[in-house]
Amino acid sequence: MTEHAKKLADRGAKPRYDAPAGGWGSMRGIAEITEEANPEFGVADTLRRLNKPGGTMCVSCAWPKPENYHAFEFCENGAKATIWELTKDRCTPEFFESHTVTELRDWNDHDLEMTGRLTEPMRYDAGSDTYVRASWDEAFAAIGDRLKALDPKSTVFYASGHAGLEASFLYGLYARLYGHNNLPQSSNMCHETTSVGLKEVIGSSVGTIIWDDLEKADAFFFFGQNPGTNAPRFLHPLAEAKKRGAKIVTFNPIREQGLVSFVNPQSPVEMATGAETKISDRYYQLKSGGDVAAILGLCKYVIEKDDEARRSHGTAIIDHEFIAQHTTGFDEFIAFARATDWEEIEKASGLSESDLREAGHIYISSERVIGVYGMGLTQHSHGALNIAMLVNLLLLRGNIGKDGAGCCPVRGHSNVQGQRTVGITEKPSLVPNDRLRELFGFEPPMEEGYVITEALQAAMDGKVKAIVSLGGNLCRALPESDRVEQAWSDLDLTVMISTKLNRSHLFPGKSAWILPCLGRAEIDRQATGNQAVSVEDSFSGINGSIGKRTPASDRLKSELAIVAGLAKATLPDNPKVKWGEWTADYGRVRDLIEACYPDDFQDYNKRLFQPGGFWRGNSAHERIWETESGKAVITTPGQLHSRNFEEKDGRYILVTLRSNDQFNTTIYGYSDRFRGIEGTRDVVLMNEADIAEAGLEPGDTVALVSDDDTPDGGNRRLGGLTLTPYDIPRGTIAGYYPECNVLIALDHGDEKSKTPASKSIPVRIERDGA
Ligand SMILES: Nc1nc2c(c(=O)[nH]1)N[C@H]1C(S)=C(S)[C@@H](COP(=O)(O)OP(=O)(O)OC[C@H]3O[C@@H](n4cnc5c(=O)[nH]c(N)nc54)[C@H](O)[C@@H]3O)O[C@H]1N2
Ligand SMILES: Nc1nc2c(c(=O)[nH]1)N[C@H]1C(S)=C(S)[C@@H](COP(=O)(O)OP(=O)(O)OC[C@H]3O[C@@H](n4cnc5c(=O)[nH]c(N)nc54)[C@H](O)[C@@H]3O)O[C@H]1N2
Ligand SMILES: [Mo]
Repeated sequence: MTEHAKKLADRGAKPRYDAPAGGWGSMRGIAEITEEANPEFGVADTLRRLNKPGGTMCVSCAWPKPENYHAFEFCENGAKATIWELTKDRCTPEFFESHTVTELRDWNDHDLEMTGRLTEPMRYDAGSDTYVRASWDEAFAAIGDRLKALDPKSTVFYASGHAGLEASFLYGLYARLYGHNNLPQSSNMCHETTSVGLKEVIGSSVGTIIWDDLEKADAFFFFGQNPGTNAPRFLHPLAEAKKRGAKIVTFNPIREQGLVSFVNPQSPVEMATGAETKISDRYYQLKSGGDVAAILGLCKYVIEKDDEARRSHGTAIIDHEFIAQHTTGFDEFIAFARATDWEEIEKASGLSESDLREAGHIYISSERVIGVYGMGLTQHSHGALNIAMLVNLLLLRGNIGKDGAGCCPVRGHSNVQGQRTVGITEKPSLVPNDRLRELFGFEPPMEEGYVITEALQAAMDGKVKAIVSLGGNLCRALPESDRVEQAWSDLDLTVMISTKLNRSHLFPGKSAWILPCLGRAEIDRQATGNQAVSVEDSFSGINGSIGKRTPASDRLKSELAIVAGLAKATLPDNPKVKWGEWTADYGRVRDLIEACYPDDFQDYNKRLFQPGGFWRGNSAHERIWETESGKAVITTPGQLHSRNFEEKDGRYILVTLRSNDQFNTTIYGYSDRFRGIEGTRDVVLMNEADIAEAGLEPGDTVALVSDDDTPDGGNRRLGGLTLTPYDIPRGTIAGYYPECNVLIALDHGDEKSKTPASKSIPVRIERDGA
């Protein structure tokens, strides 16, 4: 029995955490990590330079780097990611020699991570079932030969959102010169719903706000984004907004501590006095998938109040001029909102009419509103509808394209948005093909490529034979992880460009390679000197980043050098394609990016270190709607929730969560401080009344079983979980990602973008016999 289960059995108490986010807790957090991660000397210096002009851009999330930065422009979790990358521990050829791959499959994610930084290229040797040391030349030549023998369309080049713009641009170019658009990315599991859904309604595939808007907003409406853990630097502008009187309203099934209260760890006064800033004025714990109804309720209130104002000849509540000039779909939508009664809205959202009226009142009392969202909206079967509903709410009062207002999807990996900007996309329609033709003298492939779930399905069907992975850990990140593992080891070729060992390395294809790369904080020395890279943040700001640390091993190569090395070994010579010269000077690659995307990257090299980054611009921010109709679209929903299944007795909606001690599939430790869950990740969080009704007890060991209607649904099962009473709405339960991924069907995703619906998985719960 774990300590966690014992505590539950002894006291029957609900885990919780009452201290504010930030504060001494975050300082202790950093101190504890520093001890466990065993960092190199001088890591404090790297942290001080993090996210500042001329410094290193954090490898953790994509939160913007403000022009007026703080003395310490990093957060607990950014520090964690940085310190962890700069560990002294090394995963060496000797380590691989003494552990077979089969043996390592019994290690968990945390223990694999703890082996430290990879140091040399490694080749899988099936005879000994181990990875063995290889030279770079051998690796490039062997991989190039394999790829030359394969049909390009049967290969996939995946990118996790880490690599900088320069390496990413070359990776996309490499794929197209070779002959495919199979360039799926981590956003296929994340904000692809935004890329597709937001684009459809406002013509922009990324958020519309800029830093100044944060300082001018009168209210922030948060839907399913957890800044305390996933973008902690966001808490600073939020706390400042609160101090000037702005309101924050949150919709989330779980009370996330970062959205409850915050003590600025950089303020000596706040730290000494413990003076915390209350973040959310109102916190509504709706059921998972209930946002469509909740937002409809808010809109219904806005419409009602506008009707009242019209009757009494008062000031209109809806911005009718904006609606007439800039939108389509208004009449149909308001007719639908009027016709839907509050009872239906209450049932589908799990919130009361009076709660929604109260939130609606804050919305209409605020002149400038920012709508913030994250995975709580995107990872649903109708995730694009969630986003369209949030856009409806904003459009009713002209809250897009005006100062202090807009739509703010908070992106994940530090350069996930930027990789899409420079051509990591499976859609040829998003690629500047004419320029590629002109600049490099070839005919770019026009066939649409795979998104990541399709790529793995194609691998299962034997159509995909090779996967090159620029960062990432797909065997853990994807749904149906057990089937993905099998498909991975059936491939002809697996190439993983990585910093650390992870589970995906343990399912080697017939020819399998681990190519270790530099981290962003490390010196990237090439023939013309030390190189900078650049990344794009959630607000479309581009920032240069320079590494200053001595590399973890002198046998590492930069991501760009690895991409160029692979490309050179795969492709025939082309006088216009100069892998060697580009590797020697990344400035040349930035020139190519500027030539391909002149509007976005004007004077790229000159502006690389502009404080706060240079802004790529955004059409919707200027109220230019690059949609089919040329207008912003107000969407009438076809249903009141975002799931593809109905609720029924014994079926629960499972939400998969990140703890405060992980970065995606990288598990740093077992402390989810903000949720009061310590020492284990094998838990199910459940409402006490639901536990009682199911005839279970807190502390019971249970299993979750998929309850979707597919023929093999019932085969997906995860046992050994401690049943944990928690403050969560009835019918919604929660567990951790990536452990719960075995429960999700590979095609259980957003209908438009195919983003896995990781926030609404239909499951049953059973006592675990084991
Ligand atoms: N420290 C750290 N930072 C990270 C990451 C990390 O793993 N660790 N990951 C990075 C990446 S790649 C990403 S994409 C982002 C992810 O950051 P977020 O977008 O914050 O993602 P999650 O934590 O998965 O989920 C967000 C919230 O959605 C809520 N939620 C679940 N279902 C619903 C629903 O139906 N409606 C509503 N309104 N809310 C719901 C959950 O309770 C949770 O609080 O963070 C990035 N930053
Ligand atoms: N159930 C469920 N599943 C989810 C989610 C969820 O909320 N619930 N979230 C989804 C989301 S939002 C995302 S983005 C995906 C994440 O999916 P991925 O991006 O595939 O996974 P990561 O865990 O970010 O990748 C970690 C690995 O990247 C490598 N790495 C780290 N830094 C670098 C670097 O600088 N360069 C290179 N080349 N490699 C590096 C390390 O080897 C590390 O082991 O998971 C998705 N899966
Ligand atoms: Mo993500």
